[in-house]
Amino acid sequence: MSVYDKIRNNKQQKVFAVLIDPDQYTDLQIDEVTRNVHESGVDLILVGGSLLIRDRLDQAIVRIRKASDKPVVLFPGSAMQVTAEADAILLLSLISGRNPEMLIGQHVIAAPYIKAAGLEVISTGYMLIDGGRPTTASYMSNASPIPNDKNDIAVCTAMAGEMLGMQAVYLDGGSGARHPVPTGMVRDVCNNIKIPVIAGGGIKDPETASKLCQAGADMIVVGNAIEKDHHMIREVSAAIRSF
Ligand code: 1GP
Repeated sequence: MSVYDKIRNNKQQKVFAVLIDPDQYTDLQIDEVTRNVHESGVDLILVGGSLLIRDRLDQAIVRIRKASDKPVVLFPGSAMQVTAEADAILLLSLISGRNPEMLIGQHVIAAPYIKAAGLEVISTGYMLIDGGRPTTASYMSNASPIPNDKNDIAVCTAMAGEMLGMQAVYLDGGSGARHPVPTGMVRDVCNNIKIPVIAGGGIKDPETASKLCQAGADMIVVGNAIEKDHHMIREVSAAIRSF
């Protein structure tokens, strides 16, 4: 089954993904975190970040693969984050912003490398939503996030992404967001498009994951919180599994 089929098949089951930012971990921590998330019933492991300052993406994925057989999906902050070690790539176009580099520029640079790597490509409309404070993603993308009470802007943006042929939209408060994406916004977006909706940023507890699933999100992404509390990850996983 392709990674996209897994995400799309949410009628049977929601998808739980964790984000491992290689910059945040030593090699031994990557082994430990991967073992923990694997045992917690995660479906996908995303790897990447808005800014990677250590050149060890390949090495990190090789280590992750030794500790888990879950699919590894690139979550790239730039064209430099492409490697054949992964299974798939969320090809993110920042449709909430108006920065041409993030909409298409980086993609032009990365396209031949993605093709040569033979990665499964999942064209994803990436929408940054104001999470209550500036994040690395909002700063690096040089684009304003959508205000978190402007559901109509989020809905129209997601609809445009779907009409342009994107395979999924990702509503992200940014890593370390103070507030997760509002459930009402996720609900409104889900009611207006048919492609899968991914929600992430600032999710730290099972209740939030549960509410986002209830609102219609097909896939939940947890990053920062995975290293802090392994029990909590199991609880988040169980909450997502209950749908
Ligand atoms: C960031 O959505 C991901 O792009 C994960 O965010 O690190 O806040 O969980 P957190």
